Amino acid sequence: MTLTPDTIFGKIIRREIPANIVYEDELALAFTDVNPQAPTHILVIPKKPIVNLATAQAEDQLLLGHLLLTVQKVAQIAGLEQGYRVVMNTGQDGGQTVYHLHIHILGGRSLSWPPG
Ligand code: DGP
Repeated sequence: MTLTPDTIFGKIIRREIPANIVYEDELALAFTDVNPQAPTHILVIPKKPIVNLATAQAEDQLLLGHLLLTVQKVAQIAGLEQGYRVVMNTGQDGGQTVYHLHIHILGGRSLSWPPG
């Protein structure tokens, strides 16, 4: 069995370090990003420690769908009626720094495209 390494997000899930949690259910947690790149910058993560999208398994299908609908719910809670961007940095070239799957929700300003 491959053990998933613990990360800072595991510590947030276990309440070992503080976070500004904006939503939680049995499968997911959402909290504000410590280094916000937009007026609203929230991370949605599964409680299950999946490394990233590239390593997700077929058995994670329902969980991944749940995370996207959690993004929708959190965006509504955050009042992002004007729209928002959803980002999943995946692996080294994707700019991933925390190896626990997470979805960035960015909003509260007009976002440019393409990203750097
Ligand atoms: P990524 O580059 O996609 O792996 O983004 C990781 C994000 O996690 C980054 O935007 C900063 C955020 N982050 C890192 N450590 C912490 C932390 O301890 N608390 C919170 N709230 N966010 C963190």
